[in-house]
Amino acid sequence: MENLKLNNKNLSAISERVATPKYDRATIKTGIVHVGIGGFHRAHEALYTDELLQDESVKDWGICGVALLDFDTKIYNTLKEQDGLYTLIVKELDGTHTKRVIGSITECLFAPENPTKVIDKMASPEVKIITLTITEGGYNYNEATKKFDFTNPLIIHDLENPNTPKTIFGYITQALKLRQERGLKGITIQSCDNIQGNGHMTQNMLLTYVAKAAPGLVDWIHENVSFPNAMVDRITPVTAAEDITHLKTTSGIDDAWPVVCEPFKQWVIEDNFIAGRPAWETVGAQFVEDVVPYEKMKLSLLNAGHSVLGLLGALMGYNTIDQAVNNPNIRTFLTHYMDVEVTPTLGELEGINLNDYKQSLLERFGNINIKDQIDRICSETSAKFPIFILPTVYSQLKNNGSIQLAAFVTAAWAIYSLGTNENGETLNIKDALKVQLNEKAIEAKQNPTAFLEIDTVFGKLQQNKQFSEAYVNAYKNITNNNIEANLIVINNTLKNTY
Ligand code: CS2
Repeated sequence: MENLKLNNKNLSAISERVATPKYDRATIKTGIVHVGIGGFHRAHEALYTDELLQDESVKDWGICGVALLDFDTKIYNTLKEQDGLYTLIVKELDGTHTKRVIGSITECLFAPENPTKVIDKMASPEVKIITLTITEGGYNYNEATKKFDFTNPLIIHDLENPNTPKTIFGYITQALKLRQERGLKGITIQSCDNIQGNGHMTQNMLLTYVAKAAPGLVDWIHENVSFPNAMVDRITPVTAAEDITHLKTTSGIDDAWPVVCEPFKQWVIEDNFIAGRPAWETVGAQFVEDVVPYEKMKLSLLNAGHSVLGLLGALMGYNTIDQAVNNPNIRTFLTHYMDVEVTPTLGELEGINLNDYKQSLLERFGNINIKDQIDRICSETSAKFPIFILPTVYSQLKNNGSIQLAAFVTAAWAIYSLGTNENGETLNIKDALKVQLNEKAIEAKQNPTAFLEIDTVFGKLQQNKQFSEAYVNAYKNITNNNIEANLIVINNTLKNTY
């Protein structure tokens, strides 16, 4: 089979091999500007939108994908080369692959190359929604101060150079100023990141920035911009070289950056779109009044579960999440964590059976076909921990509930931050705070609480006696023994207690 490069020209030939867009991409208008065209966006919103566009009457919701950072050069160049097309490969539970070419990203822009074009696009009348996947750390929120971080050099740059911004706040502010000047009315800014109240967070951070950068815009934003909260879900590992080769050898498609993901997907969104929205509910999204409980459930069970598996698994020498969760001691520990520490904080969730949800997570984590990388899960833990794990801790402390297991995971993270696993192998740590984490981890060898002094992560928690004692205790136990021996003891103690 001859290999076909993925692009518009070859699309009809490719359609003989895998599913391709049935709609005429050239006739689709751009209604959405999306910032952050990584794997998750392409496995999630872009897929939902592609499914929607299969309905020939839908013409207004093409996506303009924006690569915001220099770091995004590669994905931008790839999508540009491929006319925005890419293959989505769903790794099914039975090991088969369902492949299809996604066409909903109809335009692509590279912000560092041409900031004005991005601002103009966001300010264009046909654009009704700006969606974001800018990662948990991208919201410039400081956990210690609970405020927008004006000391960030990029924010300082944006305040001084409003026409050539570098951060999302600088871009959106300029675009909204233009919309105000042009007399354009509403627009929705929709976060698709894993943050509790992601819409509220976007709104608060943006308004704080705007109050300084363009005070005359604050009232206009209150009247003209909506910020729906949403819960997003689909496990999307980093594409591996084998995925690219496999697609070539099995389907003859030469795609430089396909996306791989699990079969499950979920999107629960607050119906708060000031300028209209795509009918995503026709392709599986759920629109609800209040998404907060769903977000809380997902962040504190799925995402926190990932971090638990990632940190413990990394120390024990595992490379993928399925390896970690398929170790019975880790799996039992995770089950206890979810049952004993998280579940009491969640309350009743209409239409959701929490036991089934937790069971389904164990199955999703255990999917041996998707090989989700522990390196991916542990990357940027300093931004994830305060969102995924600590809210549960605060809630449990308030209600005199158990925090032992979260303290154990925190201690594991402190030891992980030393940079070596229990087999003496070097860990591949990727974190904006890597240097600080490592310094504190080294101090912690003499004085374990030093690690809790990382303000931007632990905020006031470092002063909580109950938590720090449980953490120090766990730290000593792990260093005296090893992770697995401790898991066995903990699991035995908890057996039959609830
Ligand atoms: C993961 C998420 O980044 C992480 O640590 O927990 O990327 C997770 O895979 C997604 O949120 C699943 O929806």
